[in-house]
Amino acid sequence: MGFEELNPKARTALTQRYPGLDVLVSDPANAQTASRANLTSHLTPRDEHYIRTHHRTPDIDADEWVVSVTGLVECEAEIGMTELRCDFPTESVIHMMECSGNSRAYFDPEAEGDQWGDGAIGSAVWTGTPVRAVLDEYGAAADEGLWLSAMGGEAPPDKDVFCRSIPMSKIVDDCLLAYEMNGSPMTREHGYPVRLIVPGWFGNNSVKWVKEVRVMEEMVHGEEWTDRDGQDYTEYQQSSYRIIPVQDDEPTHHASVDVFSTYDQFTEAVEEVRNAYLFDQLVKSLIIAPADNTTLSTSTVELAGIAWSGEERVKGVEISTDGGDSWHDTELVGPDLGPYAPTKFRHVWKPDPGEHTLCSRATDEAERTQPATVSDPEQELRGIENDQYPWNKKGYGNNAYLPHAITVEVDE
Ligand SMILES: Nc1nc2c(c(=O)[nH]1)N[C@H]1C(S)=C(S)[C@@H](COP(=O)(O)O)O[C@H]1N2
Ligand SMILES: [Mo]
Repeated sequence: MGFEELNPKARTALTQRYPGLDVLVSDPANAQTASRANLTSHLTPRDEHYIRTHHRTPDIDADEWVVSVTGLVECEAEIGMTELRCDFPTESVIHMMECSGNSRAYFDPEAEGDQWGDGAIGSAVWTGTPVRAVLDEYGAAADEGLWLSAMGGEAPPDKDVFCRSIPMSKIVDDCLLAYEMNGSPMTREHGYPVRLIVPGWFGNNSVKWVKEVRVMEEMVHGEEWTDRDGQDYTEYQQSSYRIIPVQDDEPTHHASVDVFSTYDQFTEAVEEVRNAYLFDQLVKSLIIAPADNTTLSTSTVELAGIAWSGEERVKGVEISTDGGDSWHDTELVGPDLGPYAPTKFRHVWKPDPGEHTLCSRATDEAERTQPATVSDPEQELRGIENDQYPWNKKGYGNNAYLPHAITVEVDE
């Protein structure tokens, strides 16, 4: 189910506002970074960070906006934006955010949804109030096993509310109610005036335009949440953002799961969960230089790129100049900007003349490595197996390295 272009004028407006993005659909706003070169730095310029939205972007007056704190709290509360900024501590985190639909265009056969290339990623310094401080203030229960459901305020009354339930252990660890991006106010498209940031987790967890955070014993599921004042709050938690092999229909909605790592759900918890939830990101990398389809005429070439992951840091990146037959270690360079920032790598290459397929393969601290290819649907995989990423109906999570390879020609 792709989006239809509802409003052609919106495309022009979005393109003019964000010249560094390629617009897939403009209304609602969906755009990816126009070139891998935009990702050269540890931070992506604010206006080159991808945009992914399900409903029309709301035009919110920050002076009027309140975030409701509800559920298992001593007293329910409403927080205005000034209060959120001034009455609580401020923290920042650098987070390389990837949309779970990034690299969907490399699925064969084509998966459902907008055909994102590899530009639905971006790294930013997000600044805001730690959710932990808000929960402390209102006497919220914060025990392990609980969930915090964050709800977007933009859905029109006839549409599903964008709502995500996040495990409380992650929330109190490092999640933010963010109001600034790269030291500038957040733009409307990125969630102005306030969004949740779940560092290291796929973008779908970082709810924009937050209107309510609710402390709950379970994730949103069941009748209470499929029809809450006439709106469905479960779609984006329980139906979308699950790994669904070709033979499965609607995935089972769960009240709770104990394994949060997306990768571990692929493997250890398959029996219990069956269709993994897209929670933390999978380790992945991209070659940024040289650019794809270029001709090189030097005898020494610097290969450079970026790598990122989820809850486990990037441990190393290997590079291949022969399409994955042989591999070389690369050097990780640059400052340590925290566990969720991208890592840059480089490798000096003395090429032979001819055509070369260059690919990079990152490994995280838990020794998880990028697989080579995406599987055929007929294999019905539910997780990474035999060096293959599971083809899945909605085209999520593709971190296989061969689809991301580039080709260069080296002159005599
Ligand atoms: N309220 C709300 N929050 C949302 C979304 C949305 O449609 N509505 N999209 C999600 C998805 S799928 C992604 S990948 C990220 C994208 O954040 P960005 O547009 O700032 O890049 O926002 C998430 N938060
Ligand atoms: Mo996404």
